[in-house]
Amino acid sequence: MTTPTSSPATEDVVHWPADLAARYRTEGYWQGRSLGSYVADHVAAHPDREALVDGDTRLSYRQLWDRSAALAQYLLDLSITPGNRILVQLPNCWEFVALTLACFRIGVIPVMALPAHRRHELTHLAALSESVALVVPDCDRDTDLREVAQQVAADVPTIRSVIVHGDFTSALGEAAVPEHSLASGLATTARFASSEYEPSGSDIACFLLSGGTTGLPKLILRTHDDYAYNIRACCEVSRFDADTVYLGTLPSSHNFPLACPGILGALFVGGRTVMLSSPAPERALRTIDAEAVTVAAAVPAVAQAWIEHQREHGTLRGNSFAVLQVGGSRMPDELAARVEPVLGARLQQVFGMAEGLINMTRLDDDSEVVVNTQGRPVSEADEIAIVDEAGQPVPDGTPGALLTRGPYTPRGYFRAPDHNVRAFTVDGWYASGDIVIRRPDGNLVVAGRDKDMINRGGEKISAEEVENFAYQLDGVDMAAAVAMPDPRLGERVCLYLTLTPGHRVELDDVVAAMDAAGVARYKRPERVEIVDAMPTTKVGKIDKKDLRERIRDRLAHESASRGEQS
Ligand code: OOB
Repeated sequence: MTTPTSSPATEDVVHWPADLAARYRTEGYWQGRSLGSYVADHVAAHPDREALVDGDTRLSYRQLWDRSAALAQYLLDLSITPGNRILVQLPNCWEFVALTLACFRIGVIPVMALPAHRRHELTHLAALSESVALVVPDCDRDTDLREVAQQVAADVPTIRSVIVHGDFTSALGEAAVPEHSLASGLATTARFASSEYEPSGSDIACFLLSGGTTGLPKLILRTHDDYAYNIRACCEVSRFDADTVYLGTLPSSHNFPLACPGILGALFVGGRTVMLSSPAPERALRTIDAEAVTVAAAVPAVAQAWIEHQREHGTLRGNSFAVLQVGGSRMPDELAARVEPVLGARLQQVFGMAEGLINMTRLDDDSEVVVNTQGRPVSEADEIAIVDEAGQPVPDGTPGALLTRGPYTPRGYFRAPDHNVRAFTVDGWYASGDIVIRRPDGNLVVAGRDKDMINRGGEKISAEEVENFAYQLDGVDMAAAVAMPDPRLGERVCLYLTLTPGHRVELDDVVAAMDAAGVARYKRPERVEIVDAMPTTKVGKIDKKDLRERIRDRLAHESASRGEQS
């Protein structure tokens, strides 16, 4: 059994080179402050101003701060102490914000799991981070997450407790570790002095998850210094200020809605966040009017749904809505062109990554730039290079692989030395796996990618992970998961298989295997194609480009013949 350490071991962490860290400090990118301290400024300056709205709950800066103090005390009372990691899996709700702030205030490190994650992902994340507690909602749709949490706790020896948000009354079957309730945590009286556990700028603030090109997500360690700068730089480019009303509808544990500038950005400038549990168009558009929302963030699929809904129903009547940020996956140019005419909000394209670098179009860019590009880095200290297969820079206008370094782009994943060798160059550049074109005006256009990942409406799925499940099935000889085009989500997972003679494997079999292993539903393949042999490249690898083209042509053909029939 591994003993939970109060802080991660130094060999698990890749630091910025000392000279560069010193430069980032002297030049003011890193301010040596905890994330909570930026919010504390607003608590002191205008305690009664509204900070957070979630349904009928409206919290002022002071009330949010007090609730985060109660939760911080609660964690301490459960012997969860500075440096400990806790796996947080909460839906969009004010408690998520209060808990995140609680962690930031006392140096407990939240691992930002996604609401869709299940036993398979949660077990991996808890084990890798050596989390000491899980924070889960009672259920998500038809899944009993209390039960899932206990299964995870049974498999991960460092976990000492499960903290439940929501219904806590019904009895649990078998409990591996004690259960506690977040609601009772909120009733705790804070006894710690604010300065007592105040983290330093170089302490770890949180772990974000990588989009994942390998089997399971990697952990991205963000320090208070670098994440605060991420937030401040995004706030500046997105012009967040005290009048900002931000609509939080994407899952809050994603970097985009959390910190680009997102919920934390709104708190950094004294603005207000309105939390919604889902981006369903009718409610989202009504909320934008009712709460006088000024800025919202969406993935392209959500933007498309809002545009279609608005065209059909004209739900949005007011004129508060100034900016719609769209990112997470490539927004088709035709869709981008419809945002402003239909929703009345300026489009801001955001091409970012949990690993750091954030690109944005600027609010005063020409429409041509806003519609046709994914913007440029938010910080003058961001370094980017676009290189060919030999690692040599390509000229502007030529597609190449994106490399980046900078004050908020960490130099390695947590506890992943083997993977770091592949994802980072010896000079510390992060290879994002995106193929981009830099235009002469400096804006980037995302033209493709050279990573084995499928981007399903902004949710990233590792092809290898899906393939690993296929290989567990009897009769599967070779498996290749590829993206198939989808008009709504951009991409979905198509699984190509070759079978050993005499076997049959269908989509349901693969899905059943993934369900049995407790895998998040969004990773399910949505089509299986059986082929006699896999196409191969010159070096003998499965030729996924060929497979992507095949499924694209086949879908086009199917849709054309459906058109002929109707
Ligand atoms: C965001 O972060 P992640 O970590 O979930 O995914 C990063 C990857 C990028 O490397 C790229 O492949 C893709 O998602 N991506 C885009 C994109 N934004 C992200 N591809 C094309 N166009 C875009 N606008 O997805 C993320 C993090 C912070 C802000 C925004 C998005």
